[in-house]
Amino acid sequence: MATTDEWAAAAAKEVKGKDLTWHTAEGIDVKPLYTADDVAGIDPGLPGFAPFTRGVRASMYAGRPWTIRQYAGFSTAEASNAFYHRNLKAGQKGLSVAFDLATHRGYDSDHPRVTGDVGKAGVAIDTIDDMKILFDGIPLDKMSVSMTMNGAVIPILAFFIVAGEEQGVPQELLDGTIQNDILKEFMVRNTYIYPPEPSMRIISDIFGYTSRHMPKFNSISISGYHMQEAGATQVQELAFTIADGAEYVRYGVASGLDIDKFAGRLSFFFAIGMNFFMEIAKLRAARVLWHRVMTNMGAKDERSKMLRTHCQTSGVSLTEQDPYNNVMRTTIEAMAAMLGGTQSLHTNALDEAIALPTDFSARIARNTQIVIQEETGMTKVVDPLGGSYYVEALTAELVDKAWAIIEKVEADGGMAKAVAAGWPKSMIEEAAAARQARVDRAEDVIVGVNKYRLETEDHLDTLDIDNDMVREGQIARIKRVKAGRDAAACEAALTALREGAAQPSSIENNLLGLAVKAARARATLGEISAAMEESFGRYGTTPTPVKGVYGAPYEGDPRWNQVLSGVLAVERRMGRKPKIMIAKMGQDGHDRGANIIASAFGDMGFEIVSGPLFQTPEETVVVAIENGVDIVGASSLAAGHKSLIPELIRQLREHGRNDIKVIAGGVIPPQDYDFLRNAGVAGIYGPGTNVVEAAADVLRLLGHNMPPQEESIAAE
Ligand code: MLC
Ligand code: 5AD
Repeated sequence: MATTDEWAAAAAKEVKGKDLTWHTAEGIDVKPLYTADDVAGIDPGLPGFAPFTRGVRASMYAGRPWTIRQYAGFSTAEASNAFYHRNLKAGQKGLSVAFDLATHRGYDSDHPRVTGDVGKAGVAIDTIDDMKILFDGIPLDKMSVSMTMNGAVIPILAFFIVAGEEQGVPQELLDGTIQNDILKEFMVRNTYIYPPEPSMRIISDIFGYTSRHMPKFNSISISGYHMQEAGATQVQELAFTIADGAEYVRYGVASGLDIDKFAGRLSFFFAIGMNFFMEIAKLRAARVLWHRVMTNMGAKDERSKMLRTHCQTSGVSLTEQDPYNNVMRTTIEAMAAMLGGTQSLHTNALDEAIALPTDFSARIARNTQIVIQEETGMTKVVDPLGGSYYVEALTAELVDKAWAIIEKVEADGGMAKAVAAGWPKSMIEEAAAARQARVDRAEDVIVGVNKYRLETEDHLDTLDIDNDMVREGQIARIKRVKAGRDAAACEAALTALREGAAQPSSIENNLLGLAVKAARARATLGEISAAMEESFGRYGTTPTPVKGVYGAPYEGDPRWNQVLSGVLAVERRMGRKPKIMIAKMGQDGHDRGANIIASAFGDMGFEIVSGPLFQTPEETVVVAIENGVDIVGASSLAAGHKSLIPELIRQLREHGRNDIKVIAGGVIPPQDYDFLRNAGVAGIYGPGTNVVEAAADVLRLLGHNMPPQEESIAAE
């Protein structure tokens, strides 16, 4: 038998001494070979037993496969309901509702701030009537329903409970999950409504209510998904998610709940990206970490310590270019999720990078899971990678690396304080900027984007939603509901909620309990949200871009230097740095792209004005003019671009400021490019844009004679 030393010598000879260690973004040095030496002292135990490294169930998928749960929602409750019925008939097993951004942020569809958002990124829900239509013909005692809601979580859960009630299903029988994870909203997802403290009260009120009345319902889905989407490394995602979980448990206990009465219904949610073995190890490590944290926090019941999770394949790993490659990417990610032992899974559609799924793309996404479950035999053996030297060693390393961050969070007083201090967010944004630089420099390969790019892309039909029609329909229904209700009873229920929010939490003042009464009385989502807002206020933030991370690896790069000189030339001509405002309009809080552009352009010498989130076009114009910017870059990822950006241009013209150029970036389907150009947009930068080249383009817009990339570098 050969020794590992002999192997090392043989390998070194083959590659002529080249170092084969892979230094990952997590700071893990992955070796080219793992052996029994790497797992000495590691015992992953057995599935169904603590610490659940190998899975939470003894029989795992051999007994019951994971739930095929596709996240979906768009347009009206009727349209989404019909889509759910079609999907369930075709093999989907559980529901997962995507709400539009107006709903997320607690606004009824008739609110002036949300004209561009109604029905766009999810389904519009204003009243209990909408919720009943959404689940029409879907028995809520049999079908488990997940709802991704964090900001307007009180009215949405109240509507769900009352929809069940009016369907004849008592709340005790309701099966499902509410996302209800506000800490990551403040960190990365941005669909909060209230400031952190009252938001945390809402969560413990929901824990209290569901632990008393809804024993089958998962009261939270503690989410790392959005952290990875925002750029977090797997270690960061793991650590901050587990630390968030610990914080929620602490708040629940502080509100007077017995830990074992509610902890068994906490659930988790992770992203599964393209680093295949890292993702498998991450899910295994997550279970080990949660078991450790909950043991330390005094949980006794094994179910309290058992991490059950949903997973979604990574949206950000998918590309607009050559989109059929996304089918392969999603398949690989789905396999990592199942080999990691997920309980439930969403597989993304191939058109993810530019639009919501069509029936066609949704079918392929769903069938990806069905094929794995029903054709491959992969479900027949529990944790088939258990005992793999690499996977076990990587699992242990992820546990240690994440634990170090968790200890830092705990030393800072827990995740709520860390989030308020802002360092987890900055850490994630630095990782995002570093990743973008690696992609732009083609060090991290993305097939069809920075390597093997097609000369011409085929047209792909995508879903388009007639937002005005949805909005008009919603407004009509709100009017009908308001006209048909007992106004005095509704007002009394809202007053009770208003007063409950002003008092400290108690069983009588439980916000969900009070909102259920308001929902029965036909109060709208906006009214229920506003009743709490009176005491809690509304929270807002302005991004602060990180510095130096994007630019660092470009030091000495000829094209980079050319862009820096371009910026300096413009600066000399104007007598000041060129100024660009990065604007986020509407209720779209996806700020990864905006933050990366702000950081990278800042590193290239532009002066950056970061607009606050959730602005109207009017507000954006005021900020742009007051700050004397040359360019407004509107970042749009939630399909509001066709209404918000033309409105922005119209208002700039009205102020006589046609000189301020408007560019657009984000999730914009190519078929909308002409529309935007005709509206006056000077440049459009979709997914897969190289940021340095985008800056070169902006310099051209500012009148600088910037040579194209290849030509200029060749001439060096
Ligand atoms: C499971 N069961 C078994 C078994 N496996 N019983 C016997 N033998 C086995 N092998 C039992 C379970 O104990 C449970 O019963 C029941 O079967 C269902 O299984 P589950 O494992 O609990 O699955 P599920 O019901 O699907 O729940 C999964 C979950 C849940 C716990 C992770 O929280 C969930 O569905 N989450 C989905 C979250 C989601 O869709 N999020 C979308 C986010 S999109 P019992 O009685 O024990 O309950 C997003 C994007 C964005 O956020 O930003 O907008
Ligand atoms: N329908 C389907 N998928 C959606 N996503 C977001 N909104 C919807 C929707 N309405 C998916 C995308 C995104 C992730 C957050 O969820 O994949 O990456």
